[in-house]
Amino acid sequence: MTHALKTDNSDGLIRQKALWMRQQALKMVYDKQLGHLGGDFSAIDVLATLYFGVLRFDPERPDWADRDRFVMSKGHATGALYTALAAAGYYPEAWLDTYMEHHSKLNGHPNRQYLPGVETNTGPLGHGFPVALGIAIAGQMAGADYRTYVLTGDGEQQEGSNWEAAMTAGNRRLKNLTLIIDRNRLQQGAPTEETNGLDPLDDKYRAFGWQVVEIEGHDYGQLLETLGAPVGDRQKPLCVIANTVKGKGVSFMENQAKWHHGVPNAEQFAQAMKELI
Ligand SMILES: Cc1ncc(C[n+]2csc(CCOP(=O)(O)OP(=O)(O)O)c2C)c(N)n1
Ligand SMILES: [Mg+2]
Repeated sequence: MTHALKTDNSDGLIRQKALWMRQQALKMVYDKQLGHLGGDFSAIDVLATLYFGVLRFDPERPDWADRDRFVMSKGHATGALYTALAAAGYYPEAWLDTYMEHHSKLNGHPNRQYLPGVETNTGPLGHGFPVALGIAIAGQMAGADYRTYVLTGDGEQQEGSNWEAAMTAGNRRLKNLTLIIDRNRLQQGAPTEETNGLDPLDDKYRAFGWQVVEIEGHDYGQLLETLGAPVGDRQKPLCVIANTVKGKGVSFMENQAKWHHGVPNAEQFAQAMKELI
């Protein structure tokens, strides 16, 4: 089965998948008492939109040469990635129950040797974007029509390797490359702007030769329109600054730095599940 694309009911489908992903990520992290729910929840609407409204892929052929590529550069957000790949049909949903167990294919960070659908191993911040750049350059050189999407955290943007990738993409006019920045304004223990400020992030990317669009990162209409837009006449790589809320969907996790890698107790788990409807 080849998944493609925006249909009339895609908004409803994306919403339904995103809800399921949030519920499953919460269960995984609660069961194993390990994970990064804050960053999972800020990214899940982006991933649900990509896998159920934008990307061209076939879960039965993970190495299909013409597939669009998605690189999860913020590799700590495995609750978002693993649930998206299960929902997309790359492996059985039951695999999610093995998250973080010994010999599981679902490690704390994604490993492409074990898990179909993972384009490259990530976890060390600042690593995925340069790899996505290479994938996009290869596509450009081969004259292939696949598109490459990469999602980084905003704290992750403080890593210098991103800026080397940004400069090269701009110079090469890599119109087949879309960078999405999960702009939740929090990193591990503090706001980004109090740590190593990024603003004005849009001007920085424009100066590096990118087209920049800023959107509401939990609005499926805006996500679909921006990420699904055909490359068309665009002459530059596209940077999408997705304004998000860390912990989105669970009231007591939203915008709280401690929920970067906080894990719920039984009472919090029950409360969070009640809110995810
Ligand atoms: C090179 C590197 N340094 C430190 C870490 C530990 N670490 C994991 S997540 C994180 C914060 C990331 O913040 P951000 O990119 O904003 O992610 P999000 O808010 O989306 O979770 C840190 C410091 C890491 N994975 N890699
Ligand atoms: Mg962040």
